[in-house]
Amino acid sequence: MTTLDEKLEPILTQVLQRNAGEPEFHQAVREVFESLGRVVAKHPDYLQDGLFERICEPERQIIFRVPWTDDKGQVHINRGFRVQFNSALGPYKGGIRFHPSVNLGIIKFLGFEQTFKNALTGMPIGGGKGGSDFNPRGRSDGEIMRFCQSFMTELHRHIGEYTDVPAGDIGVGGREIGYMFGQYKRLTNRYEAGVLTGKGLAYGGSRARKEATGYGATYFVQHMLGRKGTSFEGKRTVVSGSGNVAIYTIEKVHSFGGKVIACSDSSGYVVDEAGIDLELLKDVKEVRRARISDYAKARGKSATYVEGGCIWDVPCDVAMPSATQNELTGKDAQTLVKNGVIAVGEGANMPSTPDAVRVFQQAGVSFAPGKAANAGGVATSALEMQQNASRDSWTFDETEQRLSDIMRNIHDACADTAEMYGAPGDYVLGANITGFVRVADAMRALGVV
Ligand code: NDP
Ligand code: 2IT
Repeated sequence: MTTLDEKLEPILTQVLQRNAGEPEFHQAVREVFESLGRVVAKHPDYLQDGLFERICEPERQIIFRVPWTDDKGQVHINRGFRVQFNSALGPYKGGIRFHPSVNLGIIKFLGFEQTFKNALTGMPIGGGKGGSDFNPRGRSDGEIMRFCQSFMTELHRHIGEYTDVPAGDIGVGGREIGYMFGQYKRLTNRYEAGVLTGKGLAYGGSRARKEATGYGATYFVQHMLGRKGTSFEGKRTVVSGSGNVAIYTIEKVHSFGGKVIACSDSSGYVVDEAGIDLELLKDVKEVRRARISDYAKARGKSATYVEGGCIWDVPCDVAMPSATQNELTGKDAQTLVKNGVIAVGEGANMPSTPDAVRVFQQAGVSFAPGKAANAGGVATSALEMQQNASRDSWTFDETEQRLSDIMRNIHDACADTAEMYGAPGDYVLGANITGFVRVADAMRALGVV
């Protein structure tokens, strides 16, 4: 168990006070600070020049009005955000989330996490995040397009291939990126492919970007299982969510010989003892944009749908939370441990509560934090930027090979750092220290900025 270093405590207290009412941001900062006591003990110079205070303060925060008109002619007003957190390592980089729960604190927690995640990839990208409290559920294509256009009408002034490069996140996939890219191009009169990632293959997207987060998380867990002398072969796996990250996690787990027996959406979960039928899941979620209950209906006998239930009640060997923050509590973690879980890999950002992480670590469960395990998505976004900059386009296999190498490097860096700091097997500590040191060293080299 890690506790807060006494020199970091007053800095954290100040961060919490200055950012009142933002519990997710507090949680993310506290978790990183709890890992950094060992760094400060070894290298007290990191405490100089307000480095910790600066690293917790976004470089820029933009909040804007997003007016749009629905199909009936009624006007709606949403709030748009872009938090440009840290550009020491490269242009701000991070997704855009459309979900009714979005507020400034959530975007700040995501931007903070993104900064260290992006550093872990080893690629030249800073950290940022954006979004809106817009709820895309049940909206027509035309409404989605008009919302995206209005959102980009303000956002375009703040982004650019050398400034800030957004991508997708919850509620934002290829369709939304297309509408936003179209509006950016129209407003700027520039075909600046590198301004957004997650684009369609027809207009500058990268092969394997859509698959990258889920595939990458699965590669990470595969390496973690490898260190335990085992693999996915025959492992019962539960993946929460049924969106972009979940779908391609399921695809990769199956290709590694594991069996995903449950997935979910915000209404409930489905258990399919025959293994999730991926073609059906893609049809339900990617094509029809329907509910997970429709999967169960279409699948027939092997699948059971549980409305409103908790997916972590389903016994499994491997758990991969891939929906949203704080979806897996301490109590859920206890249930998973009791049912014999051996590894947990976070596809989502901060899906496990601090209590849950403690339960896993104390029980000796291998635990991969989101900022390491789900970094394959943003890493492949950086590969998309490389392809755009060189006006090139790589094959799927070549791109996936690079993704796979990056995930192995991230895994090894986290594992080696944890060992070096006297906490072998602690991937949380390893990820936080590795990410922090890379960002902090670049910031120090750039002066007091
Ligand atoms: P999608 O919008 O494609 O899917 C999200 C899934 O999670 C849906 O099944 C959704 O259910 C469920 N979900 C969302 N919010 C909630 C909630 N409040 N409670 C319960 N279920 C919820 O998003 P992604 O798959 O892209 O993102 C999933 C997670 O992965 C997020 O934490 C995101 O930040 C993270 N991530 C995404 C990356 C990417 O490349 N897309 C990269 C790295 C991390 P419903 O449809 O009912 O809302
Ligand atoms: O959380 C994340 O890493 C993402 N949503 C992907 C960000 C990106 O720029 O590809």
